Amino acid sequence: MRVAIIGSGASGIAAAYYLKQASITDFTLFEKSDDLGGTWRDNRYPGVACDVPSHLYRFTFAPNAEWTRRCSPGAEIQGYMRDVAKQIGTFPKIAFGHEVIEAKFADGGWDVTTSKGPQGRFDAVISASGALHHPKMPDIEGLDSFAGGSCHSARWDDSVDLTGKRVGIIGSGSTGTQLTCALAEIAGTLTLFQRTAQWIMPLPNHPIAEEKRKEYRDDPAKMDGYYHYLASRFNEVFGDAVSGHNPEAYDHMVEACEENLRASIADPDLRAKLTPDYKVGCKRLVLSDGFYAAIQRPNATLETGAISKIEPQGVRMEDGTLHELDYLIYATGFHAHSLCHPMHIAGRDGRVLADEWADGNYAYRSVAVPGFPNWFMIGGPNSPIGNFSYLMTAELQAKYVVSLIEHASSGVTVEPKAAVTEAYNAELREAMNGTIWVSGCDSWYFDKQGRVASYPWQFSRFAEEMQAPDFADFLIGS
Ligand code: NA7
Repeated sequence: MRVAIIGSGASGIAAAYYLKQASITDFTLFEKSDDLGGTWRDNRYPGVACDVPSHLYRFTFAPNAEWTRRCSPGAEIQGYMRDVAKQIGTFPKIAFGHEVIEAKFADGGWDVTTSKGPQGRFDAVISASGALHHPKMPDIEGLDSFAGGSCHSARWDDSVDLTGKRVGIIGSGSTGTQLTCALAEIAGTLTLFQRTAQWIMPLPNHPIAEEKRKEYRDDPAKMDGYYHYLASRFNEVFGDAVSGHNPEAYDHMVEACEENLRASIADPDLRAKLTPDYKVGCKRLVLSDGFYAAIQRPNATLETGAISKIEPQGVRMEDGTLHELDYLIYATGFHAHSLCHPMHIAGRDGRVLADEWADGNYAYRSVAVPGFPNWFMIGGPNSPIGNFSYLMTAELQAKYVVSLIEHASSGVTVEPKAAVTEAYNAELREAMNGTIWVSGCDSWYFDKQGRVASYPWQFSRFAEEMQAPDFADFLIGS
């Protein structure tokens, strides 16, 4: 089997690992950038960290005793991704600077073309190209007229020093709050432009002492025990609370968020501005221990008015106020539904993936699409996203996809049956109706058609679904 993997972020690394485990060693990871790490390569803004504890946000096959904080900074996670890729021998398999432009199915295989030209035929392709990948700029008049410096949070310019500067941040999601915590400490003034308030769950991010690291180094079983404890907290308590399967835990979550706001913000006007008008968990929960303190610093301002336009000097509000700024950061999120975009993926009988998904992305169990034999995805449509460890999701999908590829190694192609896929998606849409995500807020989970990108069931069901393929659900071709 000759396999192409698209992308060398967490999903691509998981795919490479499980292919090797299955003794499939003829594979190439095509990476458009000059480094691996995906999201952790792209997001280098001040304060970037994962809000899932590091001892959970790791591959099961690469435990790491060396995490320095409960939720480690982005650069440390990026270092971990590099170390893992080295440990499992993936580096030499990565073709850096190769952006996949096209993959075409013909005569039982996939012809892959990258920015550097045709790369030959592959028996199977695994797309591991990420969901939160294409930065979304706000649709505000005058963006280009700003005379100061500016960037999207995922396109950080490392040479910029914001010490003492008048800094503006548009967007108050997980990124905007992390930026606020980091920049309020160094900026001359910091203005956070908040369109919608966020519920914030306190998550103390304490350093992990050398003594503790040594304990984990010396006793890997203990570290593993901690991983499983965290997994049960996040998947069965936190995840089930949000997906409506653990009402008691949900009530605790609501209490924690409300108490956090009450206890942290004394000024009733500011508290009112920071109080969301939707249910806890409707948008992806922001986990932060520092945001409320940061926004109350004397140099910080929370602006909740409507933005009229961007002018050379700064941001003009609809009430006429001008916030004069030296630097403006767009923490405005990602085109989260542009999966596999802008690659041209042509399957069987002239089908084009972008056309198949014109009315919304869909897949069989997130990993495969009818009409696209031996084309698989990690992090595909309706993968469990939100406040989970994405690495768990990626590993489970990678193992499952590799089982399908092993099956295909006997010279056949596999693709999900259309009727089974339609039934799966009908059940999924039905289940989505009762979830917290559709309870009355807007979020990046919604696509243009109003469908939600997340996974409506418990994580335990997902793990069960990914245990082993049911080949009765697949067309086996020759
Ligand atoms: P998010 O969670 O999509 O947040 C984007 C933020 O930007 C959010 O506060 C938006 O307000 C705001 N936004 C977007 N467009 C505008 C305009 N035009 N004007 C004002 N404000 C705007 O992205 P993040 O990068 O914070 O986090 C993405 C995920 O990455 C996160 O959930 C983790 O999974 C990691 P809104 O709430 O839409 O009113």
